[in-house]
Amino acid sequence: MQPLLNIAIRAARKAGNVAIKAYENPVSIEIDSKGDNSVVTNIDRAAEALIVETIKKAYPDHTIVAEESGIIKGKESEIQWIIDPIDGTTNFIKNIPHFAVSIAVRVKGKTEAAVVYNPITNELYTASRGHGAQLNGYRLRVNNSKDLASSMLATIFPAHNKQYSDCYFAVLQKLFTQCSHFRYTGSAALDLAFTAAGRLDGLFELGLKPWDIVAGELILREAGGVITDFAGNNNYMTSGNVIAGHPKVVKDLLVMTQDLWDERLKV
Ligand code: 2AM
Ligand code: CA
Repeated sequence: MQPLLNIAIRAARKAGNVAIKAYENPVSIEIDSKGDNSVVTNIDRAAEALIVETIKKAYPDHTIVAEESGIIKGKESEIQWIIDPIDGTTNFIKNIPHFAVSIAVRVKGKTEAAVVYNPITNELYTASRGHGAQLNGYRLRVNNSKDLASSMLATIFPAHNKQYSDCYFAVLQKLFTQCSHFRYTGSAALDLAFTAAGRLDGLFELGLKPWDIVAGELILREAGGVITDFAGNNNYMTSGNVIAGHPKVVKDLLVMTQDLWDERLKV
């Protein structure tokens, strides 16, 4: 699967270069609001177009699912590229250097190759299924944390799912008393990659989209981490509700939060 990964890396670097140029010249960034109460910029669109062009040049028949363009059907429907040109758009707009290009390739529903790339720090997280995860070529492992009490967790407030604020903040309050530190970084893809790198011990996030999750998921799994939905099952790609991290941390998080989640968030 190395050829797929190589194209994913090439596409991520090209998109990253577009983001860097705009980051250094913020007046070039034009902001639009999307229908779902979130924002997009001309740079998200330009970076995505470059990624699509790079994939199409190498694999004209593959199918592409991209955050800003939707589904671009190819003759080959069993190979799908899942793209988020900028994960952490709000950080990007605020000139906060914490955002990433996220690209994953799925073959018959299995993620085979993944890239999460922060162009500002030049940190390239990669994974190929069965071949481990790397950061700039160095092998990654999740932090071998002993218990929740010493762990640092990441989360994202449910800004697009405010109807779940009560149970979300009940969970946050409980975990706040049980863990050591929290971080709110503003990029789900980088939260997963940071967890793979042992910088974070785990995370819980509500209402994510597949392109926020897929690439970081493979990187995390290949680094020895696990990812589940809020019930401990595998429906996180459809629900968008994710608990992830070191296996022991995930187990603790599931046990501690089971009775707090709204039942609708557990399906
Ligand atoms: P984005 O930057 O690609 O939109 C914090 O904002 C995190 O939540 C980011 O990973 C962001 O991805 C994601 N996010 C933002 N708006 C979202 C929405 N409407 N639904 C799901 N995830 C969203
Ligand atoms: Ca995005």
